[in-house]
Amino acid sequence: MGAMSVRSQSSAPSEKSEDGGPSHALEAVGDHRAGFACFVGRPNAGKSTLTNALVGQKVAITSNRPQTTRHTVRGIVHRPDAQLILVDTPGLHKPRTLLGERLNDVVRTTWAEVDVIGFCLPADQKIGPGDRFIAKELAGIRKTPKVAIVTKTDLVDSKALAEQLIAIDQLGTELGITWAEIVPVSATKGKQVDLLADLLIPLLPEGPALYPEGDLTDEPEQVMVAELIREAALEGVRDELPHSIAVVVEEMLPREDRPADKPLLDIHANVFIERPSQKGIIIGPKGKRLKDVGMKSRKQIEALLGTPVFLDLHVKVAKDWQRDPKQLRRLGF
Ligand SMILES: Nc1nc2c(ncn2[C@@H]2O[C@H](COP(=O)(O)OP(=O)(O)OP(=O)(O)O)[C@@H](O)[C@H]2O)c(=O)[nH]1
Ligand SMILES: [Mg+2]
Repeated sequence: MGAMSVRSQSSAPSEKSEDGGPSHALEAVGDHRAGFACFVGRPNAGKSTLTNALVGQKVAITSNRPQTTRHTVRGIVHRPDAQLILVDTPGLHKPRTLLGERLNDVVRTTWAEVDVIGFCLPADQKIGPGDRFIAKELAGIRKTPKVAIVTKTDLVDSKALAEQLIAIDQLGTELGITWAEIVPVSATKGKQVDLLADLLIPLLPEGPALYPEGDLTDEPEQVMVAELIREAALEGVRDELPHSIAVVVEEMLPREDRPADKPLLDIHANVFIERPSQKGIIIGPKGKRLKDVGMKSRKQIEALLGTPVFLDLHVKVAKDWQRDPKQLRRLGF
């Protein structure tokens, strides 16, 4: 199973333009633009949901639990005149564990490398110390254009939105940040999502496409599968448990002795938690919760891979993995 798994249905590499000529990918570069825009912001700000909305397909998992995203996820938007590569990042937060520190490091490395920074601030929450902390750091990155993105606009009325836009403008003035744009969007309602892409693209450098036409992400399949399982496992768990869950796909193998028209993919995955006491919650009474997680994620995995799947989930304890460098390494951090 390789990377570059998720491709758009609409475009194939051999696609021809309407007049029968070669597709735009084969034409001279002209003023084609290509580059990277990262989304940063507090946990739960809506970065991953926005990434998915722009890409038009789920490349990053989302949840209403903070710190859902734990690695950078690239999502690719293809336009005739541009390739916009979005880099979704973990929410920047006050770290309480080694994992938290690692996640923050990932964010800082990312924003130092991209062509544009998109700073996500939810419309339904007043600018708080967490946002201010991030904005201060962004102010120190002088050369990269910064776009302020007001997310979740569907949750507020126009008056509250106007106030938020003014507050963000003032925050910029106060910290010496010149916002290239301030854009309100609703990812769940698809409002102004295309406009955001239109505004990000002119901020990218000129150059040819960086990814093959039609690729929507470069996430390895194994990682996407693990993430879909984690997303399902996050649903309905509370308090510290969301942070404690990690998922690793150990093996993905086509079942042998299956007829060609009835393939089955065996997937073995481990759901890690931090303490033995958490095991019961994840598994649920008579194993019901784990079964639900398996069923829910299996459907999504089958849709992603386009093949029937047998999903074998095991719950294991990796004691205090969020604070243990050795365990973190094992879990891919
Ligand atoms: N109403 C509404 N809810 C949204 C919107 N965008 C995101 N959400 C919700 O906000 C919650 C957090 O969304 P995510 O996209 O996972 O947030 P994130 O910024 O990626 O969070 P981390 O990965 O934890 O940093 C989820 O419950 C989303 O459904 C939106 O445009 N409108
Ligand atoms: Mg996220």
